[in-house]
Amino acid sequence: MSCAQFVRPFQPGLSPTVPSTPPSALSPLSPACCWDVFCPVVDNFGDIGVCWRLARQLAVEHGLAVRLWVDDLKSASHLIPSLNPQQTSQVLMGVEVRHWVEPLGDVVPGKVVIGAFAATLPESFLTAMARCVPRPCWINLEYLSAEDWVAGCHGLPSPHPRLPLTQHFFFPGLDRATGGLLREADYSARRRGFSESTFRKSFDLPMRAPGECVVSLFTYENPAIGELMTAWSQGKRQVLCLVPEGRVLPGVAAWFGVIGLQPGDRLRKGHLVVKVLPFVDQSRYDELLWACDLNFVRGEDSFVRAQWAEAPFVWHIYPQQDDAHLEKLNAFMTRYLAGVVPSVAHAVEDFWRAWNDGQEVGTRWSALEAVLPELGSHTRAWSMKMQASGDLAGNLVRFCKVEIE
Ligand code: TRH
Repeated sequence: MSCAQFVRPFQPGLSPTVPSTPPSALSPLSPACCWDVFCPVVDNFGDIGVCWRLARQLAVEHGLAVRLWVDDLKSASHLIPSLNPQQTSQVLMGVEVRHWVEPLGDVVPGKVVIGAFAATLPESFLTAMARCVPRPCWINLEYLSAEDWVAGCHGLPSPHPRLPLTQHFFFPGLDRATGGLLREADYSARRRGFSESTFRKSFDLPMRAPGECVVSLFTYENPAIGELMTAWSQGKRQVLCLVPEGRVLPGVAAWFGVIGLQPGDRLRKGHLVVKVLPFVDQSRYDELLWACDLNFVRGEDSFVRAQWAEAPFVWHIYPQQDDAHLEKLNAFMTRYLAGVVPSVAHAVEDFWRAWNDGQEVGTRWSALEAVLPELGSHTRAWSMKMQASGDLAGNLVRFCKVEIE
């Protein structure tokens, strides 16, 4: 995909309604002194995962008043345990979480408006934005991609066809020419304070067995799950597989010949021990990643968290039509494995491709297992390199300050 194709003309709402009175004819508005973040929950948890993380950083680290508008509070409450899906407005960890239902009513837009993942903002809100003096800084926060064209599109303006508004594309990314990746200021301190034994005790896990390989498994359904678990159960050393409740659980249960696995369940076959964990909050999920030697992750946010955790990881990318996701997968592997010893790079590429294809994973496990030590030191170096691009929330605040001033 090239930038030209990408800078899509503004996409008005499904039923663009020309306001009866042009905004210029209405009395001007002073923008509210907050940041508005609009989060459409498409499916799974990544949309709200990214927006909740960003909103908290803007509030806690940058002292901003943040209104997080979420269309699906029920899904959000799975990821934000303290959120009450029945409440249309509530303040959590310094963020005002609002239920995004339309009509939105008379809301004065904040001085910065972020539409996550090309969100279509309510028409009334756009009209109010056009009445603001000065106009809000309007950001389209895009999905993360490692593809080369992203750097050329990052920060580009896209004027609204009808209203005196311009939105700017803001791309997460893997280098300084992009918006960087979300990473909290206290992440390293939290990591230093982490105790594996305390973590294992909290989930009723025995101390680590000698030579044990601890794996976390957060992934989409995968036809290859059975052959992977067979390889683990028949392997030379014990594998402890920690599976948070989610979409892969039925496949795990089927391999053991059981149904209805629950958090707390523990099963063993050969050298494989599986422990089912509850879906925990985002900071506990970081701890799960820190407790493991290998992390299977998916989508966008857990994929980034695995890079910060600095252990080897396997990425199950969010599947897209006409295999568009494979381009993204290859683009990331090209960057991530640049300069890595060929034998290590091939073992990773072969396994990642097999895992995303859902086949021939069993035969490729031993080659990946053999390079885990080298891959661990490479992933630590990779994490340092990613940190050099600055964190996304800080980069966004700097970008908007320039646009606002
Ligand atoms: O849930 P996902 O598959 O979300 C996906 C991706 O975001 C993808 O880019 C998007 O197009 C699609 O949704 C619509 O994977 P992701 O991005 O890793 O988000 C999962 C979130 O859940 C992440 O913030 C980590 C969090 N999590 C917890 O908080 N606790 C847990 O126990 C687990 C397993 C995950």
